[in-house]
Amino acid sequence: MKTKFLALFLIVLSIQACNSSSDTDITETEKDETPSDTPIKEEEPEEEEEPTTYPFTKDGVKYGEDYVVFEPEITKSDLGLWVKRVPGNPEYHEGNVAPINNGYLEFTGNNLNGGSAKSPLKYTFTCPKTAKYRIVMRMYQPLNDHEEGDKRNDVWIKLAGTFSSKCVFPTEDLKKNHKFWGRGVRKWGSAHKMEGHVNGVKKLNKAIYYLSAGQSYTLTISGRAQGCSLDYILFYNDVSNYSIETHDDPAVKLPASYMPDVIETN
Ligand SMILES: [Ca+2]
Repeated sequence: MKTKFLALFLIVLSIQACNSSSDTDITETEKDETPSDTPIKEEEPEEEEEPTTYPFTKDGVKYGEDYVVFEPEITKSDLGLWVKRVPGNPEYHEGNVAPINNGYLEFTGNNLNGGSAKSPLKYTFTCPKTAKYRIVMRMYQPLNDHEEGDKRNDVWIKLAGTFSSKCVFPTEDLKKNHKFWGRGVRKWGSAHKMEGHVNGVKKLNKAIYYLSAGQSYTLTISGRAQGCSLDYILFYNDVSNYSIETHDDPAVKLPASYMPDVIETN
């Protein structure tokens, strides 16, 4: 028994000796004893550079698994004849669903019927998933009294990159400026169809692009009809339940996630 007590006494002595060592030693011992509680911090920078869960916003473009959406005013291009409308401007139109991020661009060149392509705005994005994408824009026509519903309702568009057409228009036509139009008669509606000629016949149809994952694409929007106003621009996988027809407001008809993120302002 004496031997056991002596052994126990020595163990207690050695534990006390450990506990009375420096703070640094205690900290190191605590870390060693709880390795599973400590996350591996070295991985954090990689997560910031390449988000792996959708949606996320990078360089002003919001990416979902089936869509890409962005604000027209977030561009490296000179706005030129495009003017940003914000609350407080006499021209500002709020509507049933206020413009996302309290702002939109209005084209102030040409006339209410149209004109040549002016003040091109460029937007570059990377395709999130190989699929068919339809382009629509949330659009408003600031019509004066007695002006017809088919005025102030169009822009020019073209897309650069490696893709093929999935609509009536040939691929090469989608790469050149064409009129893109719709209806938002004194309310928020949509620009939703392209105008072109196929074999000499005028066509008014959806613009649908087959894009490849990881590829970079640049959309160019130029001013056409004076007053045409854009809240946001969306490319989305054109599945059957998500149709946009004439006069439809994408902010009402499509899932809320298909809108740009609200940008924090100070
Ligand atoms: Ca907006």
